[in-house]
Amino acid sequence: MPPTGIAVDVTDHHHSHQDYKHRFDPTHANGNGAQIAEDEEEDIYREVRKQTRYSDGTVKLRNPNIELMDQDILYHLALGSESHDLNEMFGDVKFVCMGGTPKRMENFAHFIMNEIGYKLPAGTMLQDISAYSYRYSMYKVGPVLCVSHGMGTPSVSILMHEMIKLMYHAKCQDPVFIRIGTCGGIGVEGGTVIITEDALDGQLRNSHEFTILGETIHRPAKLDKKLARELKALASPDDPYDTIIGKTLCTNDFYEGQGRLDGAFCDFSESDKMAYLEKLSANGVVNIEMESTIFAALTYHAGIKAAVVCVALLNRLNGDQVNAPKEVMNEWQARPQILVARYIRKVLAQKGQLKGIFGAQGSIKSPRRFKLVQQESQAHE
Ligand code: R2B
Ligand code: URA
Repeated sequence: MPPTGIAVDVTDHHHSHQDYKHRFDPTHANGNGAQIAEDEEEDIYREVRKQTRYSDGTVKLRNPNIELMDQDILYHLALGSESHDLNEMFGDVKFVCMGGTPKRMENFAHFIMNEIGYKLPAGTMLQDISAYSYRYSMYKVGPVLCVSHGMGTPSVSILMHEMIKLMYHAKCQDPVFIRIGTCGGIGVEGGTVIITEDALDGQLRNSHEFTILGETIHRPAKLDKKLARELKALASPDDPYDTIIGKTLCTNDFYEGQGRLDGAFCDFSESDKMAYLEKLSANGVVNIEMESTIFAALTYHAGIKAAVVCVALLNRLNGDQVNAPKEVMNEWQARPQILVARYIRKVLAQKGQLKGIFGAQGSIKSPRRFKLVQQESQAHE
């Protein structure tokens, strides 16, 4: 059984390790255990919130060093607290959407712009704000920040530190972070959308292991369960694919680390691999990817509501190679984006901030007249 009651370094240092061990230990749950566990989780969220939010909901850092510094350079984003007016640039951000590749996040930025009816000022276009970092890409579409995070937990870790500090410098209020990714499914077909319930590390622990000053610590890799359920509820019966919730295994490698037989090395047999995948499945794992534990651990530690939504590129019970045709894969990769767009639209609509239908079509009042004007102009070229 995976030790879901991982208990270390979860909130402040005023509480003893034992205290949190008890509070996270699911074994003391009895008849109405699920309710007790949820109530305790709420208590913990409240405690984390005290340390990670100012009274107006803006992000408070759990690092006293930052406010003592003359300037804070967010090196990998090519931004700085004194070189840029971060509040002016990013203060209205409500949703931070992250995904592996720069191109996918650029596509998402254009997609979400249309979905929320956001209009760019006339004559302007989306710019990669972090272009000069040559590391990550970042696009801002009104309240939505779209950022690429690269592959694997170290890359995500660096980005998360800087994104959380960016939220602090910009004075963003209660931002929500969502990872939009790809994964290998276990017992689910390619194209299935998977919302992570819990992120597990390679040893099936619901935590991320950090080595800090030579010491090993674990932080819970917890995601917001309510947000996961809210996202799941936005799946439509008309979607021509399944959207499910389950546990996600996060590995440090794509090949041997995910039990693939097709890496440059492989010292196990096909039956070893299948036994491992079956064991994962028996533990409720429905997909494998490479970023969820660090993403969950750092958002949780920062008191940030977060979710992971991935699309399966293959069913690992059937093979290892990712070989779906490009067009099919592109269509699959749009699926988590569609779900996240529904969520963002829903939240904005609740706040009365969703632009009307004309907004959603950009600045074109009449497509017919627009065409005529274009044709007229071309005639004079
Ligand atoms: C999914 O896909 C990538 C590996 O191909 C990795 O970033 C992940 O989590
Ligand atoms: N990403 C992964 O990490 N694993 C897969 O099998 C597919 C995508």
